[in-house]
Amino acid sequence: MSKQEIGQGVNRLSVKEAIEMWHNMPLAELGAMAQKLKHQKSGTEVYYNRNIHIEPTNICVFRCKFCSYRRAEGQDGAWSYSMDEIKELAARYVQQPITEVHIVGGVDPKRGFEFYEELISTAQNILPQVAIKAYTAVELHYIITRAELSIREGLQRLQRAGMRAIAGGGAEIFASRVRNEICPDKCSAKEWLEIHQTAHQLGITTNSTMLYGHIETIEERFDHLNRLRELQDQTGGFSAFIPLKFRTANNELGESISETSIAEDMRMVALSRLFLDNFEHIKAYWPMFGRATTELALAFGADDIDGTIDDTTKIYSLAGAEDTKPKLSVEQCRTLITNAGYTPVERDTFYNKITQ
Ligand code: V47
Ligand code: SF4
Repeated sequence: MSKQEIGQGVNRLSVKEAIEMWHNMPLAELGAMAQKLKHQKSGTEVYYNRNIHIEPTNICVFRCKFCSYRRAEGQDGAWSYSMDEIKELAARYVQQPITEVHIVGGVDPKRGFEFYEELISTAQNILPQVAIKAYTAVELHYIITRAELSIREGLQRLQRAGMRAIAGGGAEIFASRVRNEICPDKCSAKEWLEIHQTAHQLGITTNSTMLYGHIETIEERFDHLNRLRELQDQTGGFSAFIPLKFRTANNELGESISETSIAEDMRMVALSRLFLDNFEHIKAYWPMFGRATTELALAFGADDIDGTIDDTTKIYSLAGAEDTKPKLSVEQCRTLITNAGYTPVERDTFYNKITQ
């Protein structure tokens, strides 16, 4: 296939071709191809948003080996916010022009479906102007099946409470060989994909991720991307793909593994852009990559950096990410993007441009 044809939809990359490019194509050439495709989709624009996270708890029934965040109940460092504490947190932003609240946390078995439902409606009542992007498929699968609801019924109830989008986490690597090793007890690849497929049918937009750089093979990475691309062909419901670099601090899996190099990260960003030809947005998630690597990722096909965050997430700082208190001002988001030679554009959760 000629380099001009890649990403045009007609001659999309096969898994075999992508693996071949992974191993043999010089990084600069991959970057140039990925950037060209990004330009066709969004020109010189790169997106950021004004958002906060709510991480209601880090108590979790699961024991993913890559997680630096999970605690058992009563363990040092465990937290579990009451609804009043969540109200207080949301109320701090009433006067601020944030457009998104991202809610992701551990899966505390003491909290039932109704808690999750109330959390969404509470945040939405306090911050009526924001879009709530809530929970990963892992949390959703657990609370919905435990409440003996069908996936559809569960998602519909949460949608009625105000859930407009679903976070992309929990996908990790779909191959069962890897899942059985790093996160054996949480929802399967099939269940993750079913939650997202059903959400798309209900008009709930979702994100997607891949946790790379641990025990998975390159073949397993492209198998993962291929399953996402197939579902996107069917539904068109994913708004972004986020490659998540495995950070090794303070977790069991990280004891025996070194982090991927920045060159490998750029190869991953570029090939995600080229392989996922039916995805509009590839997000270089700055709290996980760090600011410098995020700037660089914009030269390899990424078109989104995520948001201002305001020091409301702990998942990545606990795993060794550079920013221990992740927070960017709007000016800093814009500078990060202009440093890479792009035009900063504020977006909402659905990639509508915000002009003010
Ligand atoms: O599923 C956990 C990842 C995810 C580590 O939708 C780690 O915009 C790297 O849902 N090193 C949860 N990654 C976070 C999530 C998310 C993140 C960013 C953007 C969006 C979005 C959603 O965090 C987990 C897992 O894949 N994670 N531990 C770690 N040590
Ligand atoms: Fe629990 Fe999520 Fe950590 Fe896994 S990654 S142990 S599901 S908090």
